[in-house]
Amino acid sequence: MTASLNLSDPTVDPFEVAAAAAAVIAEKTGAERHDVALVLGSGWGRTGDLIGETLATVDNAEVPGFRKAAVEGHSGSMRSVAIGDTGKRALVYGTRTHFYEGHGVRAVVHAVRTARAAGCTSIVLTNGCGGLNPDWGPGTPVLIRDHINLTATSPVEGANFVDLTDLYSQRLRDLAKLVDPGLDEGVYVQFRGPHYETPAEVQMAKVLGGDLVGMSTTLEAIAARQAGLEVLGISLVTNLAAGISETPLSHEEVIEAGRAAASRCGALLAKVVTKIAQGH
Ligand code: 8IG
Repeated sequence: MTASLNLSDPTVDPFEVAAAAAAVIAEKTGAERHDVALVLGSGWGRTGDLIGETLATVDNAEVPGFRKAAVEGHSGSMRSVAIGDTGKRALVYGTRTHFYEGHGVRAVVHAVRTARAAGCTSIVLTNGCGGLNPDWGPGTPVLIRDHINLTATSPVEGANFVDLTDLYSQRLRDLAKLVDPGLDEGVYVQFRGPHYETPAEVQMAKVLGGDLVGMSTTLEAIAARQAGLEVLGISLVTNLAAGISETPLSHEEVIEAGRAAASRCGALLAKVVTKIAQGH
């Protein structure tokens, strides 16, 4: 074990912290390895429940490098969940660390690196976001086809030129569409936040080719690709982006849309995770 497991210490190797975190998770869950990781974003709170039985719950505060939840509607714990009767396990993160919290990009992607260190070979990144397509009412899940990272940073350190072609796995998107053929796809644009966009910024995102605006996911997806994880991204449109709708945005609206969409999204997620576990 290294002397320090503090991610904000630049002399500490973040992959060593991830390995230490994975060891603690293995010990506390009794599962030597996990197979599929899942990050539950805004509005996805309770959607992990349909995947299968929760076999263990671990408080984030007990795991090296993890932080407590900073956002209302997120849970500050992770769970080891049996994926139906496949014999595989999901590592379900009830919350994420956002870039806007100011703890650095290492903290943002720590859960992803830990998932890989815990044995996972694929990860499902979910989020709540604003939608640019007026056909996507609040509560519509959309597959992320690609992203535009406007955070001006990267989780990759040093001269590692990670290829991001097909970052959001075509195979996993196809699999999700087998589960729900009505799913649309879109390009997710990550702003730093935590303020929502101005209407002009939403129009900029549209001109750039964006369909969804949010404050998470892209840095995690990049770290996942670097770690060798296959990535599926699913956004829940909880609100029309600023200026697309006439009404102002509120976090309450976001939480309410999540509640309303919980059953459709929960069923979708459970089926997708099961298919991934079955290797389809
Ligand atoms: I939930 O409209 C949610 N998260 N940037 N814009 C951005 N993030 C969001 C939004 C939104 N809705």
